Amino acid sequence: MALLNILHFPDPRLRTVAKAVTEFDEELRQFVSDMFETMYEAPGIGLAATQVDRHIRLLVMDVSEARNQPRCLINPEILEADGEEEMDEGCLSVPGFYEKVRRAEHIRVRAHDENGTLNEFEAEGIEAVCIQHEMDHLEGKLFVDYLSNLKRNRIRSKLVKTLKQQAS
Ligand code: K1U
Ligand code: ZN
Repeated sequence: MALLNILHFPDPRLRTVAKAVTEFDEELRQFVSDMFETMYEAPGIGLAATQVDRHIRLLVMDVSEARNQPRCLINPEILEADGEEEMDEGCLSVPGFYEKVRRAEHIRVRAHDENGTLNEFEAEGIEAVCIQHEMDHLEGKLFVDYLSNLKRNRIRSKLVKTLKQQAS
């Protein structure tokens, strides 16, 4: 088990578009285990491989209060989306900032798990929001991209300043 380093906005590596997973082997399952460890330790309700500088279409999540419902989605696809809802979102790659983002309310998702099994399921509420947020990461997109240029630039400046302070 290993804790992975989470990239922070505005790191350009967060803009990489991830490639499909083709091999469901032991190395992949070890990486999934490290992703869960990193997400729980952060703590977060989701984590995309992009955030730890692995550019494959894989995300982990657990939106349960008891933190006992881990779910791994590999090569996820949104088959159907309907309704709209606005929710406060945070991001482990944008630490300390929470902003409202509008997303689809209900989604139907198809994804493989870490063993290669293909599953289809429906999600709503925070689960649907989290899946959409994490799938955006796999496209190199961040929740700050939904904000005004002014808000996004303010967040960027504050995070760059914090990074410089930590480095000095
Ligand atoms: O960085 C990430 O992608 C994880 C992010 C996921 C997310 C949060 C809120 C809305 C949509 C997606 C987080 O987990 S930020 C931390 C957070 O929200 C949280 C952490 C612990 C307990 C409860 C929430
Ligand atoms: Zn995020």
